[in-house]
Amino acid sequence: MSETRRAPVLGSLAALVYLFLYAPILVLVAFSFNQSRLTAEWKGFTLEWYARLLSSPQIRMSLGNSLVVALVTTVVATAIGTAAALALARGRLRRPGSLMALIALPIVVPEIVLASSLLLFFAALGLRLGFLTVILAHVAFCVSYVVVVVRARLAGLDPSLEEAAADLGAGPWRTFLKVTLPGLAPGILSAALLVFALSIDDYVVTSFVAGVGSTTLPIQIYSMVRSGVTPEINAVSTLLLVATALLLLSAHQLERGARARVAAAPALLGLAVLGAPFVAGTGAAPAERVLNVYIWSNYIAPETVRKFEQRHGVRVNVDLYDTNEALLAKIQAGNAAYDVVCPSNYSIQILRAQDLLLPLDHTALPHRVNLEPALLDKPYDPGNRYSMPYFWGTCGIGYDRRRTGPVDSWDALWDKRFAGRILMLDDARETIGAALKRRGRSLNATDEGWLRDAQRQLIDQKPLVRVYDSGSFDAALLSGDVWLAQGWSGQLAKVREENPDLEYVVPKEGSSLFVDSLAIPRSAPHPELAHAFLDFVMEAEIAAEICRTMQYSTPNRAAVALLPPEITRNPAIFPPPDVLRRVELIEDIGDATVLYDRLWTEVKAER
Ligand code: N2P
Repeated sequence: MSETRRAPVLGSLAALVYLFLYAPILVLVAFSFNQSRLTAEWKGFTLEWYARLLSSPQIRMSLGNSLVVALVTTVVATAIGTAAALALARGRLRRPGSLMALIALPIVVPEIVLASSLLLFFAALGLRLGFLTVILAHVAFCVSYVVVVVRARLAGLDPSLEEAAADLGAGPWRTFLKVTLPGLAPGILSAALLVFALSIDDYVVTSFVAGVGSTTLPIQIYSMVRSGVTPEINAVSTLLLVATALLLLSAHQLERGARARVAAAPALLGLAVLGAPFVAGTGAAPAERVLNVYIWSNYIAPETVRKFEQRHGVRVNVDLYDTNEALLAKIQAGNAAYDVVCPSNYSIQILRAQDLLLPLDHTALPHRVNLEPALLDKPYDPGNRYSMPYFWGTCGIGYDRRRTGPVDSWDALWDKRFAGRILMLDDARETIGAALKRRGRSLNATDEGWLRDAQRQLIDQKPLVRVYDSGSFDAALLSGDVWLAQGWSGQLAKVREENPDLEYVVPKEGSSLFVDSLAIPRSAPHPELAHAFLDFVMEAEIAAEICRTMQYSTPNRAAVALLPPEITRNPAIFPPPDVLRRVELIEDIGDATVLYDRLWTEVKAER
C-alpha cells in the first residue's frame, strides 16, 4: 500500500482510539451540566450540581482532606525522591542498577498488593488509621515516580558543569545549590506535579489505609456511587478531571523546557479549580462532635442520617461495606475508629468471642421496647447485651421473568441457557451455602466431603457466571446486564419499583435468613453518641422511614404499624410462613471458617 493511501487509514484509526479514550469522559462532563437527575436523558443546561457541591459538607471536607494529603505528600515525596535520585546518580554506590530496579518496583507492583501490605505494616506498628497513614502510604508509592523523573533530568545534566564549579573553589553544598539544583529544577517541579496528581486521585491504597475522618475525595465519590451515580458525582469528577489535566499539562511543559513561570500557569489554575469549592464553603460552622458509622451499603438513606445530625448537632461519617468479612477485618485490625457497626448474626458471635464489642447500656436505649420480641434474645447475643436488631431478610434469587420464565430453584443459577447472565454474591458463606442447600444440606455444614462437593458445583457453575458481586446485584439486574442474581431481599424487592418484571424468590430448597444488628465496638471513640444513634433508629417513625427507603425488613413492631400495605404485604420484604420455614440462620462455624474461605478463594482463582 502506498504511503498516501495508508495515511488516511491510520488517521481514522487514531481518531477511533481517541474517541474510545475520551468519549466516556466527555459524556460525564456533559451530564454534569444536565438538568435531569436521571443521568440517561438530556433535559437542558444547569449549574445546579456545581452549586450543590459547595453546600455539601461531606464533599467539601473530603476535598479539603485530599488537598492536605496531596500537598504534604508532594513536599515529602519530592524531597526524598530527589535525594534518592541524586544518590543513585552521583553517589558511590556499589550496584546502582539493582538499587534503581528496587526503587522502580512499587510502580509495577499491583496496587492492591501495595495497599494490603501497607495496611498490615501499619497494624503491626500499632498506628491508628488516619491522615498520617494515608500520607505515609502516598509518599511510599510516589517516591518511585520522583526518582524516575528526576533521574531522567539528571542524565541530561552535564556533569562537567559541577566539576567546573568545584574547580573554581565551590564546596559541595554551594555546587549543589548554585549548579545542580537550578539545572534540576524543571525535573523536580514536574515530578512534584505528577505526585500531586497521583495522590489526589488515588483510590485503592487510600481505601485500605484511611481511617475515619481522613476520607479523601475519591473515597467519598466511590461511597456516593454506591447509592447511585448522581449529577453531583459527575460534577465533582469533572472538577477532579480538569484539575489533574491542568497539572499534567504543566508537568509536560516543564519537561519540554518551557520557562517555569509560563508552565506554572496551568498548575495554579488546576489548584484553584480544586481549592475553590473548599474555600467557598468554609464559612459554615464546623460541627465539633462526630459519629462514625460503618454499615452495609443500601442500609440507610442520607435523609435519615441528616435528621440525626440535625437533632444532635453533630456530623455523621458513614462508611459502607458489602460483606461481613470486610467488617470483621476492619474491626479486628483494631485501628479503625468506628462508633457504630452492623454485623450479621454470625459476625456478632465472632466479634463477641474476641471481646471486640462494648456491652450496651440498655437504660440509654428506651426505644428498644419497639422491637419485635421474636427477634430478640437470640443465641448469637443472649439478652441483647451487645446488639440491637436493625434489619432482617433473606438471601434468594432476583430474576427478570420476561427473560427466564418462572424460577423456584437454585438450579436456575446453574442453567446453561442463562450462561453469562448470572450474578453470584461475592460471599463465601452465601455461595457455598446456596450450593449446600441445592443438595438439601444445612448451610452451616462442616463436613469436608459436603463442602468439597459444594466447591465442585461452584467451579462447574463458574463459566456461566458473569460476575461475583455483593454490592450492586440490584443495579446489574436493572441494567439488564444479568437476568438472574443471587442477592438479598431488600434491594431485590426495591428494584421492582423501577421494573415490575423483576421477581424475587427464596428457592424451594431453602436459603439463608439474616438478622443484621447495630453494635458498638469496644474501641469506639464516642460510645455515648453511638447509643443515641442506636436509640434514634429504633424510634417508630425513623425505623419506618428506613424500611420504606431501603426495603429490608424492619424488626421494629411499632414501625410496621406505620408502613403502607405495599410494604407490609410484599412477600419479598415480609416473607410468608412457608418461606420462613425453609430459611436458616448462618452460624459461626468456628475452625471450619478457614476451610470455607480456602474453598471459596479456590473457586475465585479457578480459570
Ligand atoms: C446490604 C446487604 C444485606 C446484608 N447491602 C445481608 N446481611
